[in-house]
Amino acid sequence: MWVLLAVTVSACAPTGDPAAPSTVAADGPPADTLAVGLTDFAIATSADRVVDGTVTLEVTNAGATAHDLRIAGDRADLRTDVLPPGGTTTITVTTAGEDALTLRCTLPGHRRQGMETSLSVTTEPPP
Ligand SMILES: [Cu+2]
Repeated sequence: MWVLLAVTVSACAPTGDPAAPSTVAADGPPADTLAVGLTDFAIATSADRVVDGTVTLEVTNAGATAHDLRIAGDRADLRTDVLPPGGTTTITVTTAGEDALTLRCTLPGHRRQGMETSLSVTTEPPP
């Protein structure tokens, strides 16, 4: 009976930080190229930190409806074309001087449904 109780408690223990998006590689090096996946309705990125310089975003619409991607910071403000399901595009962003970039879908209602995320910009050199 005690063994059974211990197993039950152990299975209920939290694993990891619930606030961290599961799609982001935690504590990875800052990226100069990253994959961005658009789905219905979320944005997943292959890194959550990017280099202070030039960053290439390889964007794929993995959802079942059309999406686009707007990348905005204090200075940067870029937008991809609207991508059909399965569509891909590459967009290059100059991150110099930005503290962070916000990525969002601009189609009506999509940001509110979860299509917004952010990237921090770091001057830390890559390893
Ligand atoms: Cu969208």
